Order: sequence, then C-alpha cells, then structure tokens
Amino acid sequence: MNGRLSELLSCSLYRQLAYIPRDDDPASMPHLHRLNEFIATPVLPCNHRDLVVHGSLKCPLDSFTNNAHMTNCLRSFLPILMLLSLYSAAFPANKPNVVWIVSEDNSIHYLEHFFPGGAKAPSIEALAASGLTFDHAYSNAPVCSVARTTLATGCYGPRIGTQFHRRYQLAPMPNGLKMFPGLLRQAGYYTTNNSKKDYNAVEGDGVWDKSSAKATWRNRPSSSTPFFHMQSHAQSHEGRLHFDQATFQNQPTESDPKKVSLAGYHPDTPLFRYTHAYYLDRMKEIDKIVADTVAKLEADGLLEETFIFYFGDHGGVLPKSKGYLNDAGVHVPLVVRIPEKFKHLVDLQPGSRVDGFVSFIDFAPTVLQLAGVPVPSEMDGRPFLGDGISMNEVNQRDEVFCYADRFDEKYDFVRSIHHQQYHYVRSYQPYLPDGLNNNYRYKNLAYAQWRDLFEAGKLSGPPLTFFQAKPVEALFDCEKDPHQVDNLASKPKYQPILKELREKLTAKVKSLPDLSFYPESYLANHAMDSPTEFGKNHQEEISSFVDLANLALTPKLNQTQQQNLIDAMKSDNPMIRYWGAMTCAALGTRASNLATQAMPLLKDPDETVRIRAAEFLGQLDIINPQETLVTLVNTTQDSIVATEALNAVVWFRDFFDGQYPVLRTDFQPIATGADVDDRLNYINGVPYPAKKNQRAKKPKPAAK
Ligand SMILES: [Ca+2]
Repeated sequence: MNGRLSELLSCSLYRQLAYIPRDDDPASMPHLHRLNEFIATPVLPCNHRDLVVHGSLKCPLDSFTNNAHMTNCLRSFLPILMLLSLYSAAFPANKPNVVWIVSEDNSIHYLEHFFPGGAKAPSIEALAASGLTFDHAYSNAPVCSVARTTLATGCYGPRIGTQFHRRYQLAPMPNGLKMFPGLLRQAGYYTTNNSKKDYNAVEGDGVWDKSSAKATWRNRPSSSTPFFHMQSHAQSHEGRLHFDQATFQNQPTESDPKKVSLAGYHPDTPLFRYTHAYYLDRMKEIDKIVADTVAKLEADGLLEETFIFYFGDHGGVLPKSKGYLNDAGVHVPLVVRIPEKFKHLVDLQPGSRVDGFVSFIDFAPTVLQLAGVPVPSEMDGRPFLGDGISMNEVNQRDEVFCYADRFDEKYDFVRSIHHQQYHYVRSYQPYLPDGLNNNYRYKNLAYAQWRDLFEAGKLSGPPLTFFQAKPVEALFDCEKDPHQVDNLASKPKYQPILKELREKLTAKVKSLPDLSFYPESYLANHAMDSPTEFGKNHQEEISSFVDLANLALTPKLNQTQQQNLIDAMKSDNPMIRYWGAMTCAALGTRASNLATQAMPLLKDPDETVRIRAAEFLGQLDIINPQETLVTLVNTTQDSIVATEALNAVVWFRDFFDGQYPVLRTDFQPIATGADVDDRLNYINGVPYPAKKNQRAKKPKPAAK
C-alpha cells in the first residue's frame, strides 16, 4: 500500500465509512441519509493533496457534510473510498474490540489482588499482568439498577432521574443522548449484551444488536466488524448468600472461616465468618468464568485486538455493603487488559497500577474514546483510556461522587465524596438507621443474626452503630481505616478537610442539580417526562433546599436559623415546607423548640410533608406518629407515597422500644404495589409468604 493510502486508512472519516450501513437497520438510517446527501453534492475541482492533509484531522462524518470544500475533496476520492470499503471487508477493522466482564455485587475486599485476605484469582491477575489495575474505581451507586444505568448513560443518576432502585417510572434519556452501545453501533460496532440490563432509563432503539443469554460477538456480520460485548455473571450476586441453616452447619467452605478478616463493623460470629468464607469461594468461581471468556477470545484469535475490562457491577455483598455508601458498597475491582495491537492507545506499561480515581460515569466515555467515537457533552464522565488520554493526568484525578437513594422498599438519601484518602459521607435522613428492615437483604442469615443480636442487647462498638441513627456527616481516612469505622468528623485536627469536603459536596448537589431534593413521589408526578430538563429548570429552587438541609449541620441553631426553619414550615411552597420539616427531623432534639410550629404540618395538604412532620414530632415523643402515618397509608392514592410512609411506620415500630406498635390489620391501603406489599408482609411477620397460584414446575432438561 502506498503512503497516501496508508494515511487515508488512519483518517477517522475512513473509519466512519468503513461501517457499511444496512437499509433494513434503523441504526443505519442516519448514515444512509448522509451518504445519499454526500453523493448528490456536485463535484467541484479541488487539490487531492488537501484530502490527505485534512484526512489526518479528526473529522466525524457530521462535520464533513457541512464543509463544502472537504465534501468536494472527498467526492473526488469516492471511488478510492469504495475500494477501501472492499479492503475493509477482507482485513480486520482498525478499531479495537471491547469486552466487559462484569461480576455482580463484589467490592475490592474479596480479591487478594486488591485487598489483603481476598481470594486468589489467577485469571483476573493475568489480565492485570497484561494491562492496568485501577486501585480507585467506584460504582457511584451501591446497587444494580442505579449503577448499571450510570454505566450505560455516563451520567449521574440523581441528575437524570435514574437514582431509585427500582424505578416506578423509567426516565427518558437526556435530550440528544443515547446509551453508549448505541453510539458504538452507529459507528459500525456490533454490540451484544449477555444479558442483564436493569436500566432505570428508557433504553431506546438501536442500542444492542443482540441482548440475550445467547448474545455473543461470534454472530457479528463479518470478522472485520469491531464489537463491544458485555458479559454479566451472577455467581457472586447477593442471592448466592441466601443459604439456609443446614448449609451453614453441614457444608464446609473451601476458604477457611477461621482465617477470614472480618470488617470492623461486623459482629465476629461463626456465621459471619462462614458467610465471608462462602463469598470468597464465590469469587473463585468468578475467576474461572473470567478465564472462560478470555479463552474464547483467544480461540477466536481476538485476544490481542480486544480490550478486556473486568469489574464488579457495584460493591457488596456481606451485610452493610450493597445499598450503602461505604467502601464496601461502591469501591469495585477494575482491571483492563491491553491488547498488543492497540497498546498505542494507552501510555502506561502493562502490569502498572493506576492510582487515579475513576467511576462508572467514566466507563462509557472511555469505551467511546477507545473506539474513536466522540464523547457526547451531555455525559458527566471523562475517558480514562484511549487516544489522547494521558495516564499521568488520570493519575492526578482524586475525587469521586457517589449516591444512595431508595433501595426496594427502604428509603434513604445519602451522598458522598471520596477525595484522596478521605471519604466524606452526608446523610440527609440521618435519623434512619442503616439496619432499617429491607426484606431481600434480611434473607441473608448473617443480616438476620445481626438484628437478633441487636434486639437481644448483645451489640456494642461499631457493630451496634448499624442500628442507630447515623451522623449527619462523617469523615473517614480510608488509608488508615479501610472499613471506615472511625468517624473523624468531630476531631479538631480534621476540621479543615471536613469543611473543604462539606463545601465540595454542597457545590456538587447544587450543580448537578440533584433531583432527590424532591421526594420520589413528587418527581414521579412532576418531573419524569423530562427529569434532566426539570432539574435544569429548578436548579435555583433545589439550591435553596440544599441550604435549608445544611442547617442540620449546625450543632446549635441560632435565632436567625430557627426563624429560617419557621418561615420554611409556613411557606406557600409545599417543597419548602417539606424541607423545613425534614431538616427539623434531621436535627431531632436540637430543633425541639420548633415542635409547636411543626404541629400544623401533620395535617398539611401535601402528604409527603405530613410524613416528615410525623418523623420529627414522633422522635420527640410529642405525638404518636403512627396515627398520622397509618391514616396516610390507608388514604393516599399514590403507592409511592404509601411506600414513603411505610418506611417511617417500620422505623417507629422497630427502633423505639416497642412504643409505637402497629398490626397488619391496621392497614387497608388503596394504593398498593410490590414495595407496599414488602412492608406489609414484614409487619405481618412473614416477609416472603408462599406465592399464590404457583404452577408445578416442569423438570428442567439435563444441562448440556
Ligand atoms: Ca449487582
């Protein structure tokens, strides 16, 4: 091949055109349309040499069709380009393939490659030996649907309305944005998912060529078609820890329970040790599965042209990990194997460890960058690999933002910032203990035992805090205290860093803006047609809620601050009244002299304001909160409001020494749903009743 042709092959326009659109494929329509426009344009004379000069620039097809001179140059070269298309069918495309191998629910703590005491994982370690290990990778959210939507969109969940697990309504994608596999597909990639999606956003058309338990890169149209493949594995999912008592007693683990290193917040019991060892065994299974996928790529001769990412879909999964914003909830293992053919896209030696902080918002931009596809400005993340990315710069990155909201039937509202070795955690509903019941979590025997020990009064120290109110803000030094049990927020030495991170977090939730400053039921009724636009249009109002919420950081309210809260509770705006009551609930006894002003809110026209007022006044033992809450559950037309109220019902029932009992027979809700059922079944004492009308299962055919 002569030099000019070689330069043409490296031109990003050629790489766009190497994708041959199909007229039976909706994703191809923009390409066909633009190519037709291109061919219909009259030819003008031009200097062909210009093409090579321009061709070395980054020129997406969109900008080409708007550039008359460039278009004319290219039209002159059309026959050559057609020849090059034929060439592309005969030789592999000049784009890397990308495969994501994703294991469910495991934080770094269960792999020795990342954390002492973790499982040995030779296959994952082999990937790292030929690639990079990211020591600070975070899932932004500690639960499947929220984390996976963050991966697919490259956007912060609370900015685009995808932060609740699981959603009552799917959020439309932000205007003009497509889930990133769809962008790859438009650029000629074959995209496959095997097979979990779990999105809280509308997927839209043309994202995956195939998404199923049989999806594989092997069905791509030709061997020259680059591909992106996502492979999820549930062998480490929390459900694998739902073993029964007989298993605990009779089935030994391969890993030795006596030798495991428990987190400081776990009670040190044989069951916790067994559960930990059992999970280490699950990670060994994951390692074998990773090896299978790598072997398939190798057998297909694709290993050295494919970037392989291995990571956990969020943290977990012993108690107090999945669903929580500690490191165990969001700090995930990530290794990326670098293929020989595309090692020029990464300016760091294979086998290196990366210290820079990356998170799930960055994963979509990274794959796009590797593929040479422009990263949409609507994405929040930044690429951490690919052409033009300096690993020296990536290593300077030292901050990550994380978020936790409703988790099935359990509400909470927590935000955090990891900054260098520090982790700052801000609880907007600090009065709710982490241990508040969540039916699916408590299927795990270790969770149930932890609660039994609490109820028997046998806990002390860090394990007891799981069942107590949370601090409004907490600060941990993750290097000295990897399990984050020693809250430094009140220590004088740490006040400068505490103040700095408090300000950073406040600025972050204002700048997104963070939609969770509205209750979920309000968002469902007012925002979900276009949550991202709703946020933009309400940024100032959200900012005022953040300022009100931050009054909860005050050790003692001064007169002006008290007056601010009184004014808020009298506001004409129900959401300002909501934050007036919520902030009083967060302050608890520190706001006890505002109780009189809060009393009218028990009959507020807005149902969510009534819930917050009941939470505040019930804590102070001024009212029986269940009277307000039970009435609300039975009368609301909105199942999200009923779920929000039942969260408080169970909190008052379980954490106030039996002072506020309720019975299942107290409830006859109009608005029902899975989360309402979960709460009512729990109150009924049978969280998982036998399913009605269960058909007799046919025996499964023997596995092939
Ligand atoms: Ca998961």
